[in-house]
Amino acid sequence: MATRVIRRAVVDSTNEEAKTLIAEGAVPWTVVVADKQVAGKGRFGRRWASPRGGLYLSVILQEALERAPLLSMAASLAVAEALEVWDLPVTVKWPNDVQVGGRKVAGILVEGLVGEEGYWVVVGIGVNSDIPRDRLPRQLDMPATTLRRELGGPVDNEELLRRLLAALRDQLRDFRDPSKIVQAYRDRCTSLGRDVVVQTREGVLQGRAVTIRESGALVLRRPSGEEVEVTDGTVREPA
Ligand code: BT5
Repeated sequence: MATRVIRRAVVDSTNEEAKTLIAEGAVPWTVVVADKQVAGKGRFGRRWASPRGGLYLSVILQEALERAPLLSMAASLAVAEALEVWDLPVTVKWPNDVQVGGRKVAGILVEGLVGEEGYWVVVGIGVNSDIPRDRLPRQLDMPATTLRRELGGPVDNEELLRRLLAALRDQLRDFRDPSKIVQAYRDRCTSLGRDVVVQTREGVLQGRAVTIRESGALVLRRPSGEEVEVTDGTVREPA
């Protein structure tokens, strides 16, 4: 399927725009891009600061929601690849962050919905690209950065979008066999091999991050030696 890019100036959230487009009959690989979001969404009802200059997009795909964690990994890898031209220290942090020098530069939010023609997912990607660092909120619960700050100059969002979509298509080429995506993700992931605290919907878990399963779950080895699988959460350094 060809990629079709739909442009918007200001939206609440490109993920919400994408859901409207699905209801209106959009086909897979329709992509909606906005200059600015006024109600950009993170996970667990959190906000995504989306000032002008950032890259905000949602890619519509026809996939089952069980594949959301894999899509999130594939999208993180695609962002990381798209940033490779700049030779920055790019890593991924489970399950949905892309970081430069340990600071969050992009986040992914995959949402699913059931339409008349089956399962749809919206892969939302926000990149702090051409944003001066002082345009991001001061109070974020994780260290953050922008490409403009890291590079010390302007960033061409059109070029970045083109590279990002090409890298995403590339990642999803072998989507039936997730092993390649998961291995590439493990290789880039800073969370593995470290003692972490994971905040989940059910509470806080502490342990050594051992591996990431093909389902996308993070395996934590608890101090007792017991291993537990975490499907979604926020990884933090232990206090
Ligand atoms: C995410 O959530 O990282 C998912 C972000 C997805 C944004 C894209 S933009 C296009 C599409 N349309 C949408 O409405 N959303 C998607 P999470 O892991 O929950 O991280 C959210 C947390 O990151 C917040 O609670 C803040 O602490 C922090 N944060 C908010 N805005 C940020 C920013 N611009 N850069 C870095 N950190 C940020």
